Amino acid sequence: MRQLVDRLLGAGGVQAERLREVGVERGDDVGLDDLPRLPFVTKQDFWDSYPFGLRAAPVEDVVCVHGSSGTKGRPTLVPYTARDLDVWAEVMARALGGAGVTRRSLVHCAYGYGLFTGGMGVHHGGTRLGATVLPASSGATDRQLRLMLDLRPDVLCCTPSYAIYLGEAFGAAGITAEQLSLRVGLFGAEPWTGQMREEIERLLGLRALNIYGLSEVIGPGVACESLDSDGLLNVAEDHFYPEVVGPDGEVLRDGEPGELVFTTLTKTGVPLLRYRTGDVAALHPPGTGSARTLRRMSRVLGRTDDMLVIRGTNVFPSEIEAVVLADPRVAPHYLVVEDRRDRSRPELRVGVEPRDAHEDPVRLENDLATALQARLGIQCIVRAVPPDNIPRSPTGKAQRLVRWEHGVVPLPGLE
Ligand code: DLL
Repeated sequence: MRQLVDRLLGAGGVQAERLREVGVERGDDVGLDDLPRLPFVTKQDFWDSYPFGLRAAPVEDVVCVHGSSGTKGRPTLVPYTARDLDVWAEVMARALGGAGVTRRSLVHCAYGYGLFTGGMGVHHGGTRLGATVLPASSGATDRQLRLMLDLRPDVLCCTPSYAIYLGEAFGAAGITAEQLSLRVGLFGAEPWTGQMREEIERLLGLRALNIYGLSEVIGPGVACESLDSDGLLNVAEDHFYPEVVGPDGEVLRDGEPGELVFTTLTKTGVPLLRYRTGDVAALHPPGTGSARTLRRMSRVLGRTDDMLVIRGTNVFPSEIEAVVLADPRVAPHYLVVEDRRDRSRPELRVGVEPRDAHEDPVRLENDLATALQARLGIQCIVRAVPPDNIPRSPTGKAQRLVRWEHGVVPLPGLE
């Protein structure tokens, strides 16, 4: 931490300025206990200093750039040094190892390779571990199925929505989970719930684990479930020191959900002191009696910024998902439309797809509306649309939430 503070002060820029404002002139001035009084850094700071203003290493030390395309503004770009790639490979190898991946494993990596960190992150970790990585990347589903049948990978890495997409494609081709060779999968990069986990495990016949990360911090591998972590994600806290804070930036206790904040202790390209992720989760101590000594985090419960306020009630889209996908009549595809055409009376509209085309749509709609009312405390408009009408995500992250402010309805049938 002291070295990190020295690196930031030496580099100048917004993080150094803010440290000086609170009287920190050198690393020796602080310890981990001082963190709560040190300044935050946010995604806005990445945008304000676009493209590389937060870089702290000399340009000759930068070896690659990753980032996210970003829906709400400019892309977020992150330069990495060779040392950063080393840290990334280490935490990803650790994540894969915790999932039972070995040097004999074949890892089918169907995360996108590119600016997005998913593909390259798994790749670095898999090769560090000594497994064989197949860089399938995302898309071209027919080729993915062919490769999986011919090469018989034991490990699959992709987004959870793409895992479902692949599973359904296998089903449509008459191939059952028993015919596949998969044992375990690391799925992340987007929110998913227990219901989706069950669906993926059923469709693909594997153990589905949750992997979390963000490009600003390193990419995938910031935290990951292991076979023995009880549904919590082991945080690589020797590299990414976690805190959870409330709306006013106050540090919350273990178990209390709030905004995740990371301090990158070892990063050199873009080192971050107290980066506010916007992701809502809770921290937990290491498991009792476990050989693992790292703190753990819950799955991501929502975002501080996609929290919807519907007629005064705060709603996280993940809560809607939990209700909708708990109903066995519903296929794992849905779309939440935040209808703000009448600003004074926003409505939540939820489009679902029945698994069975003969399902009584009115009964399904009414049952789901009742269940959503019980869980969220607000009335939602639920519409069952015919199978295959909800947009699938053949690559990348599923879009499950759209805002409707004017113009035509985002999903026909949802009026
Ligand atoms: O999504 C890194 C990643 C790649 C993680 C592959 C896991 C697997 P970004 O594109 O920068 O990086 O997006 C980061 O995605 O702040 C979360 O909001 C969300 N996210 C990532 N993993 C999870 C997860 C990659 N397991 C943003 N559950 C983060 C829920 C997730 N949300």
